Amino acid sequence: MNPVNLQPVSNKIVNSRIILWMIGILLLTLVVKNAKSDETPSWVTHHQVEISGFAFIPKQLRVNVGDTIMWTNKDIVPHNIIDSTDQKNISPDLATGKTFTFVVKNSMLYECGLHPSMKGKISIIDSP
Ligand SMILES: [Cu+2]
Repeated sequence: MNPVNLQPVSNKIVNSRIILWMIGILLLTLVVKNAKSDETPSWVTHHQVEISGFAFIPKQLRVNVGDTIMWTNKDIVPHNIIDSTDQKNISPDLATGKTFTFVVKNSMLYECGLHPSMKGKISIIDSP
């Protein structure tokens, strides 16, 4: 057997190992890049509440901590959102067409500070 003939075979093995490494690094780069490009994690749900006819629609939402809620005022008068428990403002006054978005941290009863008969409720899923 001529030892010179072995050289191309071992080169092929080395080359295929290098190619596998390069594919592996490329895939890893793509995975990391995709993970970084998402601004919000995939488990976050964006909920919408319409303020219309002097009511929050839907009146009750069941959400996960970290979900977002966006209120949109579709009435011709301003509304806002305050915490029913401590009466503190959650949103500023929202003129017609304005939106307000916030990230849910806990369950909450809320109302409109300008029209206290308008009430809403946010419950956390799997929480009493
Ligand atoms: Cu109101």
